[in-house]
Amino acid sequence: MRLSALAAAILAVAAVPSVALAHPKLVNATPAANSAVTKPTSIALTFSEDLVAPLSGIDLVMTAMPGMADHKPMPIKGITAKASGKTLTVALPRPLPTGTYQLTWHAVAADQHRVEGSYSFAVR
Ligand SMILES: [Cu+2]
Repeated sequence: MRLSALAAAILAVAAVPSVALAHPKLVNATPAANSAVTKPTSIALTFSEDLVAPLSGIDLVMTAMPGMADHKPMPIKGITAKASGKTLTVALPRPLPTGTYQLTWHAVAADQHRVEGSYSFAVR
């Protein structure tokens, strides 16, 4: 490739609007990070970018519950996140019991890069 062609190719890549390649950022969450909620029956995470549905999801782990001193991390099984547009929604099969939870999300937008994040919340 001649240098001018290479330069043109680099400029073409640089000219792609950066928003098209932006990584998804978590902009809103229910339950919110570090919040305490009552009997949640669903979880909703909204991101800054449209999500690729099959590649985006969450893991939820119960990290503590009242009256149990040595609570091992307990994955909440049977939950499936559905991505639609910028929002990832999880319908919980039953309200979460009282305790604290660690939610770890992974999100993939148009550039196919997996981005992860995590936060905790409590159920009263
Ligand atoms: Cu990326």
